[in-house]
Amino acid sequence: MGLYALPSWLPTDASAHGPALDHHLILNIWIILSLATLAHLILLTGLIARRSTEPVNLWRIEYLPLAVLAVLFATLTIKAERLWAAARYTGASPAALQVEVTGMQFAWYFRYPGPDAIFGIARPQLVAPGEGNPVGLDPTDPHSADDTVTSELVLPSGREIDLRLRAQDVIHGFSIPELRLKQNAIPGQTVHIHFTPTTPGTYAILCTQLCGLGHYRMNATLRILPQSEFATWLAENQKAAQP
Ligand SMILES: [Cu+2]
Repeated sequence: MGLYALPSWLPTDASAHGPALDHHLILNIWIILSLATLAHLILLTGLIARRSTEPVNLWRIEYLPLAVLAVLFATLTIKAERLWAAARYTGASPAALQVEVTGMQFAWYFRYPGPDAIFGIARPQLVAPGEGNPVGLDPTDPHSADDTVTSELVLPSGREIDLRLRAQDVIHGFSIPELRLKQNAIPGQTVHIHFTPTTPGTYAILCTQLCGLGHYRMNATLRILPQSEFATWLAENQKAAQP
C-alpha cells in the first residue's frame, strides 16, 4: 500500500479532477496521523524519561518545529485552494457543454440551451412547476423555444461540462460525491463550476444545505452516458420539448 493508496471507503471516482482531490485528502490524513502519533510519543517520552533540569534550547524544541509546521500547513492550504479554484476560477473551455442547474424547494431542474447554444431568459415571476415551467422560461424570448428542461441530469463522459448553478428561493447545496463536486447554489447569483465526467453510470445528486422541511427528499439522478448515447438522448429530448 503506497502513500497515496485510496481507502475503499471513498466513493468511486467518476470525474477527471477527482483523483487529485482524493490524493490531497489522503495526504492530509497521513500527515495528521503522523503528527498525532509523534505528539503522543513526545508526551510519553517526556513523562517517562525527562528528569533533567538543564536549561532548554527554545530554538530547537519550540521555534524550529513551529516554523516547520507553519510552512507545512501553508503549503497544504495553498495546494487545496488551487485544486478548489481549478474547477471555478479558471473558466471552462469554450467547447464545454453548457448546462444550467436550478435548485428550488425541493427539487433540482436541469436546462440544456438547445441547438442555438443560448439559454433563453428565465423570469422568477413566470416560475410555475405545476404548469410545466419550473425554471420560469419566458416564451416571448426566441432563445427559450429550443431550451430543454429535465428533472434528471444526463451528461456525456469525456467532455468538459460548464455548469451554471442558480437557486430560486434559498441557498441549496449541489453535491455529487462520485464527481467530487460540492457547490452552493445561491439566489441572485449564477455560480459556474466546470469538470469532466469520466465513468458512465448512475449517481445521486444531493442537496447539502438544510433548505427547509423537504430538504431530506431534495435529490435527483445523474446519468453519465458514452458520447454517442448522450447525443441520441439529447436529440430525443429536444424533439420531445418541441411543441
Ligand atoms: Cu435544497
